[in-house]
Order: sequence, then C-alpha cells, then structure tokens
Amino acid sequence: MSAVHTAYLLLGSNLGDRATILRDAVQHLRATAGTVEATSGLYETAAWGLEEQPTFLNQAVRLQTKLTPELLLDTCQQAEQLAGRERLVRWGARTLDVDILLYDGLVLDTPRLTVPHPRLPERRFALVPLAEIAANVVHPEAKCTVTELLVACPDTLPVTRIN
Ligand code: A4P
Ligand code: MG
Repeated sequence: MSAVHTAYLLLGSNLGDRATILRDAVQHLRATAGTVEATSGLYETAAWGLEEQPTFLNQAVRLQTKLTPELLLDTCQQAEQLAGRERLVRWGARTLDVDILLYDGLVLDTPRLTVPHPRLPERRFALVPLAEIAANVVHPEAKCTVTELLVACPDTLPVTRIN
C-alpha cells in the first residue's frame, strides 16, 4: 500500500462567483486527490503583489493524499482549468488559484514545483487561514510553527474571516 501524505493547500479566487468556485474546488480535490480532512473558514483578503485588482477569497485545506507532489500539482491545475482560469498576468486576477503550501515535512525545489511555497512566510492571506487548521505544524525550512510565522509576518494587508 502506498503511503499517505498530509498536504496543505491554499485556494484563492478573485473573479466570478468566488465562494462557489472555492466550494467546487474542494469537491474536485475530494474526488481526485484524497480525503479533505479540514478546511479553514473563508477569508476576504486584499490583493497582494498586484494591488489594483479585486479582493480575494482565500481558504486553506488539509488533505490526506497518496499522490506525489507532482501529481498533486497536476490535480490542482486541473481544478484551476475547470474553473475556467486563464493565465494572463503573474499575480493577476483569476477565477481559481490552488497552491501547495506544505507537503509532509518535504523540501523540494524543481522548475515546476517549490515546496514549501516560497512566499508563504510573507503572506498573511495564506498564513491566517493556514493557522486555523495547522497552528502547530512546523515549517521545515523556517523550523518554526505556522503560528510563529504569522506572528513574525511583516504583511499588513487586511485579512477578514467572513464565515
Ligand atoms: N509552482 C511552483 N511551486 C508551486 C506550489 N508550491 N504550488 C508553479 C503551486 N504552484 C507552484 O503559478 C505559476 C507556476 O508556479 C505553476 O505553473 C507551478 O508550476 P500560476 O498559478 O500559474 O501563476 P500565479 O499564481 O500568478 O503565479 P505565482 O508566482 O504562483 O503566484 P502565487 O504565489 O500563486 O500568488 N493576493 C491575495 N490576497 N490572495 C491570493 O490568493 N494570490 C496570488 C498569486 C497573488 N496575490 C494574492 C493571491
Ligand atoms: Mg499559483
């Protein structure tokens, strides 16, 4: 039997019916990637990076999966395509973005995939939802917990739980 892994994902949407898009994405993950063990609430978050765009809804998900990181990324990108995502501008508006934040204690850096997500420590829109479902999980590079990363995070953009 192949091993089961724990992965944390961040879903984000700032175009279209954002809440429905996130709900459908969680369903897609359930159907294709494994067991969705926990989901954070939905957070309304100011756009980070390219700030002149609509606010995002973000949600963190804990998944138990037998997929390798690369196959999990394929599944995430499939969900993005199903949501009608077009890749126009880096950090630009999108119906759905699914990022792999953490995968067990793995550290991986390939042209296609970097885990942990390299910008996680700089982003409250990711750390706040993640802390809801992974407060005491240790970041394998920073060697501190998600809560500690959040306390140390310099980002000041608004992040508000809406449900
Ligand atoms: N890739 C590498 N590592 C990963 C990973 N851990 N998870 C590669 C997912 N993908 C990973 O991503 C570009 C490529 O990153 C993928 O093809 C994959 O091979 P993309 O989704 O096509 O493009 P992008 O998302 O525009 O670029 P990037 O650099 O991934 O941006 P981020 O880091 O995903 O940030 N503000 C708020 N408030 N909320 C958001 O959710 N999201 C972004 C996007 C910017 N600002 C935001 C939010
Ligand atoms: Mg992305």
